[in-house]
Amino acid sequence: MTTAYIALGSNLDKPRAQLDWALRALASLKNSQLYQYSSYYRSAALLSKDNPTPQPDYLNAVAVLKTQLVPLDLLDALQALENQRGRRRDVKAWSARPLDLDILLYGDLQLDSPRLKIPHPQMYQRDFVLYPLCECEPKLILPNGQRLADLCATPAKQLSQLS
Ligand code: ROI
Repeated sequence: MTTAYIALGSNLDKPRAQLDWALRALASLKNSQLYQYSSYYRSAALLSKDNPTPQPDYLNAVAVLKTQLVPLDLLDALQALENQRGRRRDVKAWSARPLDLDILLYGDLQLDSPRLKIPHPQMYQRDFVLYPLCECEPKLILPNGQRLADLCATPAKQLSQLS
């Protein structure tokens, strides 16, 4: 079994219910065990400079999965779950979405393929990923050598942890 960290995000169609659904779906993913998950965190949408159209706030969380699925099979499984929630793939990147499931880390694998990059290239800059990850794995040393706890030492700005 390999430990994979999955980022969950939603800002459309009842985000809390979307994340609840996604965690139940991850818990029944084949050849995998849902080991742990964080609280939910609310934050304003991070927008791209190319597409600064305002979006609803996001809810985010992180799940820890022990899995026998190889990375591309795990990606296929996560995208199938996104599709089940009506995720559209014909819209611009960085658009609002009912459900986003990203592989952050997969064991200590480093992968740079057109379809999948691990570690997730933007994870280091995103408080809405780092803080829920730190809740699950406070002693984690990130692949770039940084201590996760150091990155999360001060209260996150503009990120609220929900009960
Ligand atoms: N902004 C926040 N706050 N949370 C997200 O999960 C998120 N996901 C995205 C973009 C559009 C980058 N903005 C986000 O894909």
